[in-house]
Amino acid sequence: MNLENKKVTVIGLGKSGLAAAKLLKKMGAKVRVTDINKDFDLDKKAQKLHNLGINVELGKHSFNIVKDCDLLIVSPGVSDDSKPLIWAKENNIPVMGEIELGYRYSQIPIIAVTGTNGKTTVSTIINNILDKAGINSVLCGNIGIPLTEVIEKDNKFSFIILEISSFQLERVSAFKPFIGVLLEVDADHLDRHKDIYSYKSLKYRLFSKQTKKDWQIIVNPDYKFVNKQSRTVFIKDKKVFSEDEFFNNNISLKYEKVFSDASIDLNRKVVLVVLSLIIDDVFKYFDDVKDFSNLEHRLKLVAKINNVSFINDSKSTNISSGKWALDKYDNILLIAGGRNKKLDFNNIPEGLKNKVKHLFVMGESSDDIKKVFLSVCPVHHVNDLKQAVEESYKMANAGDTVLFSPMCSSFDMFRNYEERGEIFKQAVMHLKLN
Ligand code: UMA
Repeated sequence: MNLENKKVTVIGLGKSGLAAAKLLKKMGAKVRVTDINKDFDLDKKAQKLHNLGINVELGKHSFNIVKDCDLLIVSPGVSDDSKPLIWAKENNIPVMGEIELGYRYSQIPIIAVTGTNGKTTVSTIINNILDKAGINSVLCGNIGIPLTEVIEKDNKFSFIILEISSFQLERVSAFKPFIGVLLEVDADHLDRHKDIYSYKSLKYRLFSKQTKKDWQIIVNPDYKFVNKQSRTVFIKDKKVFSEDEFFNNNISLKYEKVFSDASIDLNRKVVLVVLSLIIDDVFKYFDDVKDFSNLEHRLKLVAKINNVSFINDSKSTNISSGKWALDKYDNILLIAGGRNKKLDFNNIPEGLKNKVKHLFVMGESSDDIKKVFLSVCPVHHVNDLKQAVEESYKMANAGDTVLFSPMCSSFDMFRNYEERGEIFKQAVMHLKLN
């Protein structure tokens, strides 16, 4: 793609917009950036871009910055009803997501991982093991490092491991991973996507441009969305199967025992499948794959205070991750709430709800969650995480678990789930020291 001297406008100056603008500048485009907000952080980023000769508009999106451009690059968090996207449509201006831009300027094979939950874990383990095996890879995407940032730095990697979200898949066109992985799909982001069908079809867009040289690895596939052209491995009912000769002759037989071991969870089987397509002796790394549990804000014990465990699961931003957490513990004092993504809390099974002794709700979704728990336990409204931690501790007995698994996005009260998790941890440590 040649964007030299082309007028390109970037929508949003978050991580993606900043990185995309720098890459575009490097590629010789005439770049402008516009962000609807204005604050100290954005001012700092805008200054950085000004120093590179890039014009930045903060606090509004004006029509002028869109109307005469050749291409619009859009940050993942910007939805189709944002004004610049409406103007682009009305004026036939091409639109591209940040991932698509990075892809067009890269020659490096991509291993892309999507799904409702587990994509950070799976992509992190793949990257860690490739690193151990001496293969030069980089981890980026939804995990927090934009693809365009990696491409702009021009490093020589053998593989890019890309965690990719439905928001990012919304605006890809030519994008095609060498290995695409789709983990289980459950309801999420229904405030952005029309319904679960649209959400799911976006997830399968990961494979749509693949050819017979590429691999699609799918957990519990929905056959109507599967790409018939690319090489396929399905993981279903804890079994791994493929019609591909290469996979069956070289891999399936060799790893049959592991693949049929019911004690290894589906996501770890996915990791083993991906790795076995790249490295010879995956068994050498088997324990690393099996025992990996090192992600911040995901089911992490923060402290035990008088035998009450405090678990930080701030990364739980939907109901299926909440169910996973509730399943893991007993005698739970649950702290939940935040911004609901039009998800239905009635989908939490009775058996899991019954494990909750007290519920503490906060944020915009407080009443939605309260409604479905009222019949099983006392529900308490709290204003913030400090109050939630203090109140739950007062009501806990030795052996209980205070579980912070919000099941909602954080954006009503925090900048992101990381900040939310840090504030929970601080509140627990404060309690411990006093
Ligand atoms: N903005 C506008 N106009 C609009 C809407 C937003 O200008 O109409 C501006 C905002 O004021 C803000 C900027 O756009 O300054 C934010 O853009 P962004 O939301 O795309 O944020 P980034 O910092 O670029 O982060 C994005 C992903 N964010 C989202 O998808 C919401 C990050 O995923 C990702 O890590 C990052 O790119 C790097 O690839 C976060 C996320 O919440 C972690 N993802 C969702 C999830 O995991 O559930 C999908």
